[in-house]
Amino acid sequence: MSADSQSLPGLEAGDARRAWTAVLHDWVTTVDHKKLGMMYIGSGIVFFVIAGIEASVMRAQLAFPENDLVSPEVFNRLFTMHGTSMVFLVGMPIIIGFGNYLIPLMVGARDMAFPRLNAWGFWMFLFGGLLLYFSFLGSSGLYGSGTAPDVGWFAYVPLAGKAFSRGNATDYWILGILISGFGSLAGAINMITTTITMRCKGMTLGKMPLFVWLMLVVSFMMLIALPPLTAAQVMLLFDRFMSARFFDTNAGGDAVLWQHFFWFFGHPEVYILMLPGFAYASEIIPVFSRKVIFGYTVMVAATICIGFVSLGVWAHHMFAVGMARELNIWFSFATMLVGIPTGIKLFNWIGTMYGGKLRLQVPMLFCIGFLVQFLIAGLTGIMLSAVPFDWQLTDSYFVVAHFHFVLIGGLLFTIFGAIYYWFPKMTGLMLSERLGRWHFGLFTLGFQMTFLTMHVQGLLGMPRRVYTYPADRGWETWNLITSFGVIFQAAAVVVFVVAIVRAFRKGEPAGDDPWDAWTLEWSTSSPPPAYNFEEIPEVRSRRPLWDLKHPEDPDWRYE
Ligand code: HAS
Ligand code: CU
Repeated sequence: MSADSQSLPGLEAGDARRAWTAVLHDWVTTVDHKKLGMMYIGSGIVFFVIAGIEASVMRAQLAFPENDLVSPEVFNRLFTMHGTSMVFLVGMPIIIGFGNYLIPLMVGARDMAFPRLNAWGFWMFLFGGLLLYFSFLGSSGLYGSGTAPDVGWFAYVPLAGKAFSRGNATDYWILGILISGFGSLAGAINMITTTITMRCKGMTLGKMPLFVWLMLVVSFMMLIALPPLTAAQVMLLFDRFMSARFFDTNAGGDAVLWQHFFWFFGHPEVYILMLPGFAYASEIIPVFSRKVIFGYTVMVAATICIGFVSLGVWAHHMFAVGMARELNIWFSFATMLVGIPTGIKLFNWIGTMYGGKLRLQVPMLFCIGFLVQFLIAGLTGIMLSAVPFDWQLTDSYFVVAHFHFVLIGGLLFTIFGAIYYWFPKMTGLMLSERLGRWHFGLFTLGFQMTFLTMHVQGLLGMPRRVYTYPADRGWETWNLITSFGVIFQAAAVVVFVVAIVRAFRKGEPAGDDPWDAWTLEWSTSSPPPAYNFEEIPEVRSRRPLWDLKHPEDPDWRYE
């Protein structure tokens, strides 16, 4: 932190403006992993609110049959921008942000391995995101023929090819995501290098917090899965601008090839998003159960298994394109296989809670919500992995229900838990427990109303991505409940924002270690100094802070 911003409170009124410029300058030029981490998470939250508003407009349109609040064209843009933003501009920056903030602190390092690359990665992500949203200005007539993309978050060809998608809408999608993808790659390289080379003395791989282990696997998955997407996007640009024919079926190209490229990225991507959620749960659940994690080694092994297997399941998104029978069988089998290591994890979290002294504070509440909801989500996933079942329900609201249960019921719940858990470390201030409970209660209620009902709409045959529907299919009541749930979710998000603002205005000071936790980030001040630790720590067990706090009964005695 620069001298200017540190002396902020004592400034004269006339200096205020100069001080603001200094603070801004400080944040824009920073290479500190903690600030970058918070910038990632903060921008993720801003995009979350935007993408949430897009979703709310869609739900308002679908609340009643034959509604005409938005036109079909606008509806297409809404679901494209909503899905693209939630995956690339909300999920990705938030998980990279937490990784950035916590990995150096948890392994006892002073920063990431490549601080400047880290800053570059953040700005690439933000620039990509802004470029995607810049497309909206096109419809104002100011910037030529661009408008928000409308080809869906997976941009299937031929729809995304130049014959169907004229103007520049799809190009904004390609370039925005391509550029923000470079940012993610930089983040992945940095997290891997930091974890491998910068661990403090005594922290062997087997003593790393599970959070760090899971982020290591996630980073490798990013390195493997993102480049194929980038390659496919470059090929699509060639098709669109240079008359190449990679995906043009009229000229000997192959449209299914795009789907293979996309899902070779897309399926690992969903686990890239989910494993960090597992990482937060693996830190929070033990601390709030007052027990060590059950089956540490098995958890690591299961994570690596998920990483491997999830690279070989992508075509379960393509059962309906008419692949060879052998391929269907393989992809169905491999998909079911992922359920085993994932199930092991669920049992281990429950095993950790079993017999523990549960503290039902807000971070833990969100984790318990996650356990229940992720189980339901996983089981609908297994159902969809059965080819004949998928043929019936693919492209229906059942799939929409499945993936919102994983991504919201699983990932977003753990993200909220993580924010309540680590916010005190990041800011030195506690979030209100009372507002947190309201946030949790309202959000769970709204989430269930919206997404549990979607399973039924799917089973009743309602296809996804339709902008309206007739009144005689028995879908009306379900859709109304679905849309109604959004009001509760929105209320919960308002409570969340209020909780954050309130914490900054009159939050209780957190102290170094408000949860009586045992990983290294809690051994330094809140917020930590720029250099993280005055002295680089030395660890002897998986719970170094426990050892410090309980010299009479340190953890390493049992190893
Ligand atoms: Fe999924 C579609 C299958 C996990 C996200 N998924 C999606 C899409 C997204 C997504 C975003 O096979 C839609 C993309 C789009 O826009 O079209 N998914 C699975 C399976 C799992 C799974 C088997 N998905 C995730 C996670 C996600 C995610 C995690 C993000 C965070 N998913 C599919 C399939 C499709 C799909 C099809 C394509 C559908 C279509 O037609 O488009 C698994 O990883 C889940 C494992 C977890 C469990 C729960 C715990 C395990 C226990 C062990 C015992 C249970 C057993 C099963 C042995 C299974 C407790 C017994 C079986 C019974 C049915 C009772
Ligand atoms: Cu998948």
